[in-house]
Amino acid sequence: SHETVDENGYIVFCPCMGRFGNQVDHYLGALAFAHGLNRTLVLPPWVEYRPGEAKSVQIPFDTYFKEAEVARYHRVILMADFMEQIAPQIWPEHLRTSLCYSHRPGSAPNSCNAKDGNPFGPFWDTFQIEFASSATYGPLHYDVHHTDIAQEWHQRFSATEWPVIAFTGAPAAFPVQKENVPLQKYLVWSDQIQARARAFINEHLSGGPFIGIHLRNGVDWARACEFVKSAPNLFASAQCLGYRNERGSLTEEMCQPSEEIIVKHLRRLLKRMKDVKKVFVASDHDHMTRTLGKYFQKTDLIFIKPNEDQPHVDLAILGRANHFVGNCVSSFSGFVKRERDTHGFPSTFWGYPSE
Ligand code: GFB
Repeated sequence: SHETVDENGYIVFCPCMGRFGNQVDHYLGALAFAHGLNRTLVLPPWVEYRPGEAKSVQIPFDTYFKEAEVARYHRVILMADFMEQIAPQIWPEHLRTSLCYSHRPGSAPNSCNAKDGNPFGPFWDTFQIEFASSATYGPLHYDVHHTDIAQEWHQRFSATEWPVIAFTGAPAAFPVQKENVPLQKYLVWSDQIQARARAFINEHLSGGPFIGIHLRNGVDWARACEFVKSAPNLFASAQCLGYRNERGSLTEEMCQPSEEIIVKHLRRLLKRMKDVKKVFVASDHDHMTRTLGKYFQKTDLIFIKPNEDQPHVDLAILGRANHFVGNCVSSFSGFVKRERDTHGFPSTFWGYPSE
């Protein structure tokens, strides 16, 4: 194919950290970075983990989101299209260099070892990419908002010498940099996800306003919450506490809300939202629908959980609720909060402000 090549070059990266919520944070940063450097962003697939499988699976970007909406912000191309149409023209195998901030320990000395371990190896293998060499870019960083760092990137990696810069991980901060939060509006669910969310709402949540809640309570989460005491800004907590903890400090209850906290929070909401008869519960582990139902026995409120484990459909449903209650520490909740903010829809968080 003779797809036109962007003379300003391309950015390729692996969303190799965390699961969906973490990856979205990185994605938003990578978008801003590509915009700042004026290179086309190659949209990598999402990295997913299947129970019992040793290797990550890669899901095309557009399974979940519309490429055309992202393109309204900046030039992008799906990774499969890039590999098929552009790479043969400008990225021959002997010029495939992986970039890392500093060398990573692994099978080769002085190397990014970009394919060492999971998900790294399986990610690049999805497109049969082998790296011929490595290069480090430290101390360059990704904050294109406050500095002239883009200039420094151009000097060190000019588009003529480096038509493609391929990052071992994401060229972005976690949690998402404050300035990049509004980029969420360019992530619009694919028709497929929207249709599933709409179908579920029509079948189970229609006939009045509904509240959507996220209960993040699997065993991995309990372990993560042990860091609350030592980390005042754990994971996504800036979304409610502010990036400098200007709106408070993190508590155990915000990370792992007790039954009492959850019930109190809902009771308070229901006082204001008298027409609400349904609460949609999304969770990675325990939806607590029966437990919560007991507290509201005397009312006609019902708790509804999804029939299948479909995180993206859960997110799309939570995005459309009349009110959302999320977990401040979770980047999965963070996705919903950002999306709702772009529409001006209200959200609150468990245990915050302290109750
Ligand atoms: O999205 P995520 O990065 O958010 O990872 P956190 C949590 C994953 O758990 C999601 C599943 O991508 C889903 O696969 N999950 C969580 C859910 N909540 C729900 C839900 O309501 N419905 C469904 N169907 N699935 C970070 C992780 O999680 O937590 C890190 O990315 C690490 O790897 C850390 O484990 C402790 O920010 O909540």
